[in-house]
Amino acid sequence: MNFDEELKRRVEKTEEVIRRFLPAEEGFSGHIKEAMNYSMNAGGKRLRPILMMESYRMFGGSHAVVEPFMAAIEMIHTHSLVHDDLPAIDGDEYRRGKRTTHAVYGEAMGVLCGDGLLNYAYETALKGFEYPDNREHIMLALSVLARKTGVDGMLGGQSVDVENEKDGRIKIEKDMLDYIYLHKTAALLEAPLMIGAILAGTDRGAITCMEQIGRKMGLAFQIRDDILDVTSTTEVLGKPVFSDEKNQKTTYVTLLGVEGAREEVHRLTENALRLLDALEGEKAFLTELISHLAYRDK
Ligand code: GRG
Repeated sequence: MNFDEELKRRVEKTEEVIRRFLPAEEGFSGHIKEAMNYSMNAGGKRLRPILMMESYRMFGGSHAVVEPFMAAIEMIHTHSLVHDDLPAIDGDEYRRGKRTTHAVYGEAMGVLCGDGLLNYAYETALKGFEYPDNREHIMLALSVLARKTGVDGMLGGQSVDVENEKDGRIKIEKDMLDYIYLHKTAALLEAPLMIGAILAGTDRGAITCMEQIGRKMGLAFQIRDDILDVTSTTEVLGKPVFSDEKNQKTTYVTLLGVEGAREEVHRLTENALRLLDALEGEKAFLTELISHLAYRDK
């Protein structure tokens, strides 16, 4: 398999799917819709919808019912980045080599655009009900999407992370850092792997296994992010480097050093691959993708 070509093909397919679900920039609220589309069209790896599609196909899914969910998870991911970049949180002006949404549209519109994307994600996922044969699967998929995004998922992790700053009220130990990473990052990688499996109608055991794979892969993904923050450049990452140091954040690099953090990424990735190996289905691309992410350079 030529991994780079296969990845490019999937990114193009995902962007075509996403485009079909974006709001038309019309009416008095045309400006916020323009900001939503600006952030959605700013690039990015499209990792979460690709994971969903791979999981769906791996368990034998072949219908368009997965498509509104693919667009929805990318909207939720984009919403989280738009809000993360706001002056009240990280105050970043650049992401993916482009100006952040609040930098272009102003802070108030940045807040509203993030809210708009989060709500539009559910409006979009609900379009799954246009496929009436899948009602039970769609309801379960929606509940996973909501739970993994909310206060016991991504939002919960982010809220503790906000306190993990120079003026933070708490001292971060490893168990709390793991809570942050498993929620703010891994939860949104667990969700697409689980939703793909759910929509394909697979059994509970396989869904739990996909959740575990997402958990290990997600933790490795965030630790790799910590490593890149101190080893990469702004040009390669498309966003500022040394931002954790600037914000005096505890990370895996501050706890274990770069080498220790690398070893942890390797260990978690091997665990994720072992779990995937035990499952049936076409998983060659997913296997390569998990390794690729663990050793990515941006
Ligand atoms: C759910 C209501 C609600 C709020 C969300 C702001 C926020 C709360 C969460 C932010 C969580 C966050 C920024 C996590 C970081 C995860 C991470 C490493 C993101 C980068 O993902 P990539 O590398 O990004 O896939 P691209 O740019 O490729 O899409």
